[in-house]
Amino acid sequence: MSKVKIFGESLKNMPWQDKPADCNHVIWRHDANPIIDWNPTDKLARVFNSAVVPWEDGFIGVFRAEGRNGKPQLFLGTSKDAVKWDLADEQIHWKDEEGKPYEPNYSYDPRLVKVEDDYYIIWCTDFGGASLAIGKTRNFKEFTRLENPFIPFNRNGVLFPRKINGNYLLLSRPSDSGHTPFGDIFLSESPDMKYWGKHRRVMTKGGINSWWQSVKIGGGAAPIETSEGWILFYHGVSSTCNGFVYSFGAAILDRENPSKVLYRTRDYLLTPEKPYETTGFVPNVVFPCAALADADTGRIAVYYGAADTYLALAYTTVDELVEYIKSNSELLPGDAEEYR
Ligand code: BMA
Repeated sequence: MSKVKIFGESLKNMPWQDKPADCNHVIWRHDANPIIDWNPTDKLARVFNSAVVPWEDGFIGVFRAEGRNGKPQLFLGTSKDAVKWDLADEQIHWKDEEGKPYEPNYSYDPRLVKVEDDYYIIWCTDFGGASLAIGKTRNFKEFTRLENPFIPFNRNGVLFPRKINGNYLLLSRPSDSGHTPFGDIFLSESPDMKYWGKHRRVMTKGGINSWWQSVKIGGGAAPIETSEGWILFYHGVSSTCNGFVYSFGAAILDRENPSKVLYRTRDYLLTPEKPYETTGFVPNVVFPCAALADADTGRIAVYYGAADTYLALAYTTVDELVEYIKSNSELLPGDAEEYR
C-alpha cells in the first residue's frame, strides 16, 4: 500500500520493474527500451508518442504512427502485458456524429482517456492548421469524431479522467502554426464535450532556474488522481544551437480546482540521454502521452515517445514521485492565481 492514495483501478498486470540498485533518481527506464523499434510492421516506419489504457484482460492503445509516406495517422494496438504490442495495419477510420465518414488529413500525439463509459481520443489534427480533435469509442471498433474543441492553433490536448463539478476538463497548449517558440498550459471546461469555456492558465513555460522548460511546455499523460492532487506529467522544451530538446517533468494540480498548480518540478524528471532518445528521426526528444497507475501498489508506468522514432517506458512510484515533486518544486510567477 502506498502512503499517497491513487484514486483509480487496481492494475495487477501493468508493466513493472523494480528500481535498479544503482539508480539514484525518482524515475527509471524499462531495461528493454525501446518497446517499439523502427519499422515495427511492414507498413509502419515509426511509432512513438502514443497512449494506452487497460482493456478487457489486457491493454489497448492508440498509436501515433508514420508510414513510409512520412505522414502521421492513428493506429490501434493491443497487448496482454502492455510491453509487446500488436499494431493494426489499418489506421483508425472515423465517422462524425451524423454517421458521415471523416478521414483526418493528419493525426498526431494522441491521448486516450476513459471518462465514465466512453474512451476519448484527443489528438492534433488539421483544421486549417494544427488544432485539437476529439473522438470517442466504446468498443474500439466504431469511432465517432466530435466537434473540434478549439479554433486553431492548439496542441497537446489532455482530458481529465473524471468530470469535476459536472464539467469535462481539458488541458491544452494554444500555439501558432509552426514549431511554436512559446506556449503555456491552459485548462478549459465543458458541460457536454461540445462547448468549451471558463479558460484558465494553469502553468507557464520558463523559469530562470529551470531552463529545460524555458521555450514551451505541454500536458503529457492524462492526470492521475491522488490524495495529494492530480499528478500531471508534462513535457518542457529548451532551445540549443542544435535545435529543440524535449524533456519531461511533473506537476501536482489541486484536486478540486485543477487550474491551480500546487507544485511542479524545477528540474526535469527525464531528459534525452539514451541512444534511442538522443538519436533518431528527431534527436533529443522524450515526449510522454500516457501513464498507467496501480491503485493497490502505487506503481506508475509512463509511456513516452523517444526521438520521434521509438516508444519507451519508465517507472516510478506515487510516494517517491510526490515526495520528489514537493521537495523540488518551483512555481513560476504566471502560475499564481492572481496572474490569470
Ligand atoms: C512537437 C510535436 C511532437 C514531436 C515534437 C518533437 O511539436 O510535433 O509530435 O514529438 O514536436 O519533434
